[in-house]
Amino acid sequence: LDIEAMVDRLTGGDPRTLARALSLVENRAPEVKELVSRLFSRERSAAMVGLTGPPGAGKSTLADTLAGMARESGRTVAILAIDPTSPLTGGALLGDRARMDAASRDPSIFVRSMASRGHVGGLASAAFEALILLEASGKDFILVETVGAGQDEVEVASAVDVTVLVLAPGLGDEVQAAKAGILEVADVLVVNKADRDGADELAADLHAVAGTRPVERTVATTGAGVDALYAAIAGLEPRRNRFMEVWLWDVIQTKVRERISESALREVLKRLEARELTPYEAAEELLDGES
Ligand SMILES: Nc1nc2c(ncn2[C@@H]2O[C@H](COP(=O)(O)OP(=O)(O)OP(=O)(O)O)[C@@H](O)[C@H]2O)c(=O)[nH]1
Ligand SMILES: [Mg+2]
Repeated sequence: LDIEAMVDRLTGGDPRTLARALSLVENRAPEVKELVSRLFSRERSAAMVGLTGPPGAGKSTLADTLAGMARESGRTVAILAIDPTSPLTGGALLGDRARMDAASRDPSIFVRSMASRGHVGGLASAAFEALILLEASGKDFILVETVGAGQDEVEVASAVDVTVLVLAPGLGDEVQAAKAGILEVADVLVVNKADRDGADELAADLHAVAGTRPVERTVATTGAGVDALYAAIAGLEPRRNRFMEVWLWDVIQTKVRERISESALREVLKRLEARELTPYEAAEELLDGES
């Protein structure tokens, strides 16, 4: 694999090279470190918007509509979906793309979903590596979709410039999002499926906790209210304040996991179960190697 040539083609905006590079990220290929290192010192040039929320809230549909608006204002656009489904099903990308009107009409909107299961840790690293690649390839408006389920997904969505929480009526106890910590970190709160029963109640619930943050009502399928959401997003000061911190911790955690062999872990767990060791002693032993 010729990294130098890949960097050249990628920074030249070649979509096939971008797709190949993202596959390397998804497969956790060792070349990714080198690739990211070559691109790392480039200046920040993209606005990165995180869309997070429960399954089926309308994140992909909204991302597509927002992408279309960004294109209309002359921006180069990518949608990255961190897909929590099995990498084996592989159908998510096609499914998403088929449902995405703007993206299917405009091939310059780069759409990619990346499987996140099957990796122990490393979800944030994979997401941030992908974002660095997308930015280096010239995308200047990048939407990242994550299901607001796991802590990792929430961390990713909250580490970019703007975090949008997408909720919808009828998905159960939406404000349960608050418990997962998403509600606090979101910059913009969205009641999508505003055409459905329960939208008023949900909006009222959100207004009660939003403080000064905007609460937008949207119908992603028709585009109603999405222009206001786009304006709210564009009006916010880019933040990305925790990007490096979240990434760094993810790398540290991955390194720690790599240093601990499965057999050493099993051995120490046995002694833990037998109460021969405390968890503090067990951790020291695992991290210090042979003691
Ligand atoms: N009635 C109505 N349906 C919507 C709206 N937005 C999205 N939908 C529909 O809701 C379903 C889920 O939308 P998606 O955009 O795939 O939702 P998502 O949040 O990306 O879902 P996951 O990626 O599975 O978590 C689709 O059938 C959409 O057509 C809306 O505003 N109103
Ligand atoms: Mg989706």
